[in-house]
Amino acid sequence: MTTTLQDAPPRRLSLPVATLIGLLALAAALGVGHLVAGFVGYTASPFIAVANYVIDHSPTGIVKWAERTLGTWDKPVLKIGLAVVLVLLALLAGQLSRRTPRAGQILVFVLGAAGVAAVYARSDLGQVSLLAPVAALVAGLTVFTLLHRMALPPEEVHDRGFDRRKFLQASVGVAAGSGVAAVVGQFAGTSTNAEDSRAAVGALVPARTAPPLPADADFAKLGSPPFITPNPDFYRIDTALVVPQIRTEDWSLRVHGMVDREVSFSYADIRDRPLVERRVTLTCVSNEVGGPLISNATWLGVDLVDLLDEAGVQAGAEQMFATSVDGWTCGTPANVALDPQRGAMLAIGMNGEPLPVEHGFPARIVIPGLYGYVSATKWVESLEFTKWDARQAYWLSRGWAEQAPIKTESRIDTPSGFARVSAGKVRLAGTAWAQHTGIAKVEVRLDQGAWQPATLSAEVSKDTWRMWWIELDVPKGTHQASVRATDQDGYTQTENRADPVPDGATGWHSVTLDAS
Ligand SMILES: Nc1nc2c(c(=O)[nH]1)N[C@H]1C(S)=C(S)[C@@H](COP(=O)(O)O)O[C@H]1N2
Ligand SMILES: [Mo]
Repeated sequence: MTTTLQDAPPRRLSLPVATLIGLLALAAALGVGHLVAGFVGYTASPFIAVANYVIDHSPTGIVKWAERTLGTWDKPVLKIGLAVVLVLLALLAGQLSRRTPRAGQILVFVLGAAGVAAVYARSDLGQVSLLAPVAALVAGLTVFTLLHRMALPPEEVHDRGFDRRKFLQASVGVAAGSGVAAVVGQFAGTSTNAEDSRAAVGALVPARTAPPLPADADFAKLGSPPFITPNPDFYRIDTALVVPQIRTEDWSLRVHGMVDREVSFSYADIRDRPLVERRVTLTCVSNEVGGPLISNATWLGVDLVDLLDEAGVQAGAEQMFATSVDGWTCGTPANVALDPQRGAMLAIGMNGEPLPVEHGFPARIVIPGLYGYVSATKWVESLEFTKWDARQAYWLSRGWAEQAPIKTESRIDTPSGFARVSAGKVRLAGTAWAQHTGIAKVEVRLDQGAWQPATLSAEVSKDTWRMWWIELDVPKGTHQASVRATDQDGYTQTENRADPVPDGATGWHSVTLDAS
């Protein structure tokens, strides 16, 4: 007796088998990609590369929104989101292939190609790093095809049927192999950890220490932040999904472009110079009125202008275009970098320690008075002097301004928003900043009442924030307290609210007081 095609049982993968094949192909691709990346460059791991690509190519508004609302959770949230998307695509690849593998293979190929493209797009990864996403693509496609073939053998070998036991053995093998590959890759990729190099730096001794801090540098007891932000509390903003790990012996800084002679400095060159200590308050341009993206540290390093003088920056250079080892770039007006009065630094120490890895170890730039995105390059490796139209820095090409001096601003830290207070005398405390100009006056008012001068902390430097406090008479009911600062150029903060884009937020910070 013969059977016709119509009589044959429907040749179709079951839902669980299709799902398993999609997921295992994804696991194999990520595991093998991570394994190879462990040896050719950790950030070439397809998952990391694609996540980095998303950061670099998301609309600016979304990235800055994530920085503000998610803070340091922005990166974990991105990774989880990407993992969810990948799992959904893997499930889809399985489902599309319940009759023939073709559609799933195409999807796996497209995903793999996206990984290759993401690595190719990075300026900081060499050709050899392409091996990682290519290996991932091959592994994903191979596992998908072989498992599919086992679960749904082609017509000519149909009578052999689906060997469930063999299929499950192969699946367990792929899952275990992917896991081992990922772990080995992780181990190999992170074994060159900068922490031991940082620990080996030892004590960095300033030749010129910053003057001792006066007792009234802050009003922390009254609710202002401490004058010096401890390193673990210092705000952190960067596009690096994986914090660059650079050992001091592998680091150097090259000064080139429109200079008389190209010069290069090793870590030893820098630390053997007389080191100066300087207190500078960093601020992020994305900081909203009242926001937390501002911190203050005692930096230790060398005067940038001394290094630049050795290179001999040529007249006509407009910007100092700095590049970080992870490919992030930053453009600073050349005249600011070169101004001996400005105090721009190449910093290697922060609050009595070598720079923390996430704040730029081994070395970063710190320039008083400019928002971080136009000045504060972490993990800096190159300073190129050039024209504005020759090079466009990372955030410039995403719609942020070329010139970005820090705007005079102030913030109420205590009480925090929507506080319940008892009617009568209420004490408020906070911060004000106008880096490189200095704060002259801070005033506070209740509702539409008269502005009242707050007590200021001692001025430690014009390049640092200043704390303030005041006592207000607050009657029963709901009120709004607002603050405004005036700087030493006589400029008083405008009430007009401006968004952080393109060159920093403006407006008065207020808090609602619920007095009973
Ligand atoms: N390499 C690198 N450096 C960088 C950035 C970055 O994304 N990558 N972000 C800049 C921005 S926007 C700011 S505000 C400061 C923040 O420095 P911090 O993380 O030490 O506070 O670093 C600057 N330097
Ligand atoms: Mo920033």
